[in-house]
Amino acid sequence: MSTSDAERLLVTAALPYANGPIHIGHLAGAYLPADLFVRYQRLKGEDVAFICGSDEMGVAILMRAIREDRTPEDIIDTYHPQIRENFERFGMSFDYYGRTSSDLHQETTQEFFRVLDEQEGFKLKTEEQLYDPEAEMFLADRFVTGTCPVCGFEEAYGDQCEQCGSSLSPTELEQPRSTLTDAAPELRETTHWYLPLEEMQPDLEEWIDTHPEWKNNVLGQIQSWFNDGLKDRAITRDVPWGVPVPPDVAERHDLDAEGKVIYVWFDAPIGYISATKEWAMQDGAPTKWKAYWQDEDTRLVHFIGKDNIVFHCLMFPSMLMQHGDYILPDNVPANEFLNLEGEKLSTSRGWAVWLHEYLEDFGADRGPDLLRYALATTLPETKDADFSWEGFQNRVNGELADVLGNFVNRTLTFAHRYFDGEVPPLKDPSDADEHVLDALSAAPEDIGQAYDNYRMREAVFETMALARTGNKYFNDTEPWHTRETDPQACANTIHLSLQLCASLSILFEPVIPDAAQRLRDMLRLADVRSSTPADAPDGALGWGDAAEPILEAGHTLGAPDILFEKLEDDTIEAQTEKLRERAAQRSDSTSDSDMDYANLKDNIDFDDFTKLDLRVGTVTAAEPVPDADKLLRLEVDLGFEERQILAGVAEQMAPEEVEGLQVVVVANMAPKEMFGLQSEGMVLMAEEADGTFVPVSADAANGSVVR
Ligand code: B3M
Ligand code: ZN
Repeated sequence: MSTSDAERLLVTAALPYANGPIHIGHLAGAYLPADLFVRYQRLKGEDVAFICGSDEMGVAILMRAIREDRTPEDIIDTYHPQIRENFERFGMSFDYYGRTSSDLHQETTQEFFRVLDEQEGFKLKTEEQLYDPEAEMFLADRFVTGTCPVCGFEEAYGDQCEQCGSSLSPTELEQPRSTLTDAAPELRETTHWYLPLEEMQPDLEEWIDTHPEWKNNVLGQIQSWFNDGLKDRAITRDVPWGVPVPPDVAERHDLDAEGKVIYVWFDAPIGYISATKEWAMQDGAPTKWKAYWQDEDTRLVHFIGKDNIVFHCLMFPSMLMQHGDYILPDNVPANEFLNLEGEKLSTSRGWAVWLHEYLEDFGADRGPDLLRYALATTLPETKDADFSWEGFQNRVNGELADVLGNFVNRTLTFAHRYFDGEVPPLKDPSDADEHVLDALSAAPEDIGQAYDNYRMREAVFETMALARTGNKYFNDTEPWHTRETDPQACANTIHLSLQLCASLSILFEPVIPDAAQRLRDMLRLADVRSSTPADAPDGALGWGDAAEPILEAGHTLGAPDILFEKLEDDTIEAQTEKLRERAAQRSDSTSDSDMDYANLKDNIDFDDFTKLDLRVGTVTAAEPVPDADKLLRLEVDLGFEERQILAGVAEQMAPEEVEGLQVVVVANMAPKEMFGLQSEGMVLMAEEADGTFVPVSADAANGSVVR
């Protein structure tokens, strides 16, 4: 369905965990793209509900509470208001920002669970699960870490390996350890509700097949899940925090609900539904949420980061399908990750730019637009992208100030100085004038298409391109000359430049809403539709009106003002300094403790060791693996044969760094298929505390045995 066919839009942005503040990685992943999209749709006059809220009922919250010796309530009551407020300052234009600890959410989740249970939409399974005898708790999700059975990553969580993205269950981990007590867990029997994803796979495949237009990075991930075969997923937990399993549902199966809660990835997406209900109630139309969730004429779009793809593209849709009353998402335009100054963002290493700190440093008035623009032009839409402070400064100074700001300023200043602050008339347009009129008439459609197709960066580039066109036109037509030689040509230049400014004040509204409003104030352009949930006056101008000249000849302009101040080098250096200092502090404070060293594993016998066949080899070729960000495909010469080995080093090392290295290989590792390729062995690497990989090598003939 394209937007124009849909009667209304329901847009969601991933519910952030209320266990820590928001950083630029979050903004670039889900929030800013969602906000750009929604503001554009509102300007177009679409009926949109933009829904978000805090994710508060999961193990992530409980873990933080335990670590800080606080209650989960205390954690969510700290972060929920903070996140909400900073989102608002940044300009997130949600129609409703809810929280999953609300009563209505608990009820909605329990009712959904009840309906699925009654429709036999679940399987019940009694299985042995990991139990921490010291903490007296079952170890679900992030309460357990261990070695990933797929890629060998040693810090995989009980529900997911963050290295290779595999979805896991705790018992699949090798060498599991409790993250609470570091105890080796025991196995204990317990019963849980499972979502029967295995049997739903054909239905899900059929549905995904109807969406060839989804982004490649999203379809690629889904396909690899399908290739591996979906596994049933437990959607209840034995942990002391979460939406309780309804007692009546447990009774249907002669079970006791005591101590059992619903898995966060079952309740959190339902949070979108409960927040929509709360929005409808607040609006005094309590039933209107239904049209947004249940009417086929609604287009549902989930904005998320790439780590949430499986939950939004497979798990939640399977829940919605099972339930039967709901529509399925029309698109899930997930973004890849944003790096910072060439390195992976890491909250624990202090390598992040926090929104609340940014707003303190750059001001909550002028700051947000600068960050919105810089991020919007750097969104990791098709692959990981990098944010740097120097890049930020270049965007602000070289584009916002030098292109847009300069164009607006010279146009308005000229109009005031030579046309008494009024819009001069346009007569007998020249070729150059016609060219501008053409650019104007094409812009809203072209930019809109990019937004409609989730190409936000392109939309923003094209918007800035219109300002560039304006500057070039101003230069080429030389109004400072024609003022004396051909006054009408001069009037035409200023007339059309002002029209471009007026249209830009609408077309830039999604990206830099504050500057767009200040520009409209300078132009005395009122009655433009709001890109926020605020009601628009009748007859207000919208997106499409930007295609035509908006200002009447003779219209009186307001006073020109500086749209964007340039950022000084000092300001930028202060930010990079702050970043470096904090990262250094973190690594100092952890290097004194034993935190830097991985725990020693249990002893093994000499026999265990001799099972390993370690060989010296030379990497003869290295290249990226399509769709697998972390893997490089290596060809390794072992002397007696050539091997293809997939190594999880792509984020730390470039192919050319790996090529030619002499390495030590686990040569009798059982072959494993990943991303459609066979991996025939493992290359040994030493991992330093900061995540740097150093290859283990031996200056010996290929094929030599290491023992
Ligand atoms: N809170 C995970 C995350 O913040 C999770 C998203 C829920 S969306 C329903 O990455
Ligand atoms: Zn893994």
